[in-house]
Amino acid sequence: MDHSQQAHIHRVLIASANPLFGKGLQKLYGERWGKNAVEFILASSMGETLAKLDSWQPDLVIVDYDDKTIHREEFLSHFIAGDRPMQVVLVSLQASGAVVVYDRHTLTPAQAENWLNDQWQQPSEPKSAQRSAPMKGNVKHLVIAGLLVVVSTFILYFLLANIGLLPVVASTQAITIDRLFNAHFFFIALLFSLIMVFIGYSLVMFRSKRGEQADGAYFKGNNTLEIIWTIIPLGTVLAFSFVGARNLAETRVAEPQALNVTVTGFQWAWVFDYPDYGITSRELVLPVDRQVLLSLTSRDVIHSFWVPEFRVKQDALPGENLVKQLRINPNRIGEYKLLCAELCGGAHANMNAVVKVVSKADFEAWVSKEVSANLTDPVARGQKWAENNGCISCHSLDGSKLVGPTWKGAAGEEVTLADGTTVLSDDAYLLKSIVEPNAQIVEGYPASVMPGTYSQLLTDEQINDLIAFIKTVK
Ligand code: HEC
Ligand SMILES: [Cu+2]
Repeated sequence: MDHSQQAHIHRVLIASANPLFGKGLQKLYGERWGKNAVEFILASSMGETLAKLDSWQPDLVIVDYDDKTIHREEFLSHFIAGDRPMQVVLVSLQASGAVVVYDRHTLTPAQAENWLNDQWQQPSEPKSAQRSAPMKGNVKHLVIAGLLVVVSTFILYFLLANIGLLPVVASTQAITIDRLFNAHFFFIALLFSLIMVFIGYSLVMFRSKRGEQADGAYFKGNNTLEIIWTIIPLGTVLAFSFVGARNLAETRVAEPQALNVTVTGFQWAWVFDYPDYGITSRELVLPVDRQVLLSLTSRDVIHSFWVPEFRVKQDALPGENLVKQLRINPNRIGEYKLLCAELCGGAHANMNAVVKVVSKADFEAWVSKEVSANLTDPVARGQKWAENNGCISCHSLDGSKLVGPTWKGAAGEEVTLADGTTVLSDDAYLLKSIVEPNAQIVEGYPASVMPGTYSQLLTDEQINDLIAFIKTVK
């Protein structure tokens, strides 16, 4: 009983100097045949292996094919000499992943030769056919996939460049920036194609056939490939940062005859001062083909000056010492839109202004009109202050309800306040509402929304002008 049971147990001798090799195989065998069906002995040197071969009489010998300490000739002579039925399996865990089986009884001289000469082929197959076929196949796949990458790159680049991702070019800075954008588009197209074409091609060409169960070949790694795919992106990023830095410098080249404009952002509007002419405007009017030097600041939170057609962008920061500069050379006559590119509160999305690029003659005409309108009439001045200080982004002139009450008919009426009392809207009330907006809150409107800073921002004369203007809105 005991004896017959014993006969079913396979004896496996594992020869490898690397203990992990034997442990891994034992685990595999255990999972496959059950722990008790196989008995193992690990031999870590040639001497040990030969001794165990004689004394223990294994059914199967598994040799680590990559282990150079196993002396093949000696092993082979020993292996042939024995008389027990015995198989030798040579297992390699290296990239080629070969498993070669030699059977002592059928071992031919040619196979013995192979074994000695470190040949990796299945003993029955001629070696030349085996080696060159997959190589040729790989080259063919690489060429086809490479061509597909090229085609896909150009199609994608053509699409990216032609679906109008970039707005019209209206400044010389935009030309520089677009050059970089186009280089990016090209690389986006190339990298996308490189990845997607290889994935797609492999999915189609190397999918498993119907009914196929086997695992794919085992790969431990490919150093060449890893070096290539580290160096190419690294080089690309470094090249782009170099080109980017140079382009940035190019967009900032200063010209001596630049027009000075101070840009002030506040919740939620822009105002432009032309210190050389004493003009304050709600529109940014610029002469074509002359550099403008913008000095940007903010009265409250951070805003950001951005005209997409000019491409360049700059934050406007609160604080007198934080004036930021931006140079633009408008080169295309037209009307554009200034956006605030920094989320700055409730009406951020409406924080726009008209930007007009006009001919030199038109610019001069505009300047002289603005200068002569520098105004003798308090009501006209008041209207200008109301526009330039953002009042009319919260107060309508036509009766519609914005953030604050409309100015239409606001003066001279009874106003109901939040505490239920009423008050006559006379000059004193209007003055108090402007310099101390939280003192009396109009019913139905939020407190602390109207800025409390106008008493410092505006002169007494300007406030009087504003009151004069409000009284005319009927
Ligand atoms: C951010 C929005 C906002 C801005 C900008 C703003 N206001 Fe107001 N204003 C309000 C709100 C809200 C009220 C109503 C609550 C209150 O009485 O404080 C109000 C109330 C007033 C009132 C009282 C109106 C009435 O019908 O009784 C006056 C006058 C006024 N604002 C003038 C101005 C002037 C002048 C400016 C510009 C220099 C200005 N406001 C800018 C939001 C604003
Ligand atoms: Cu803003």
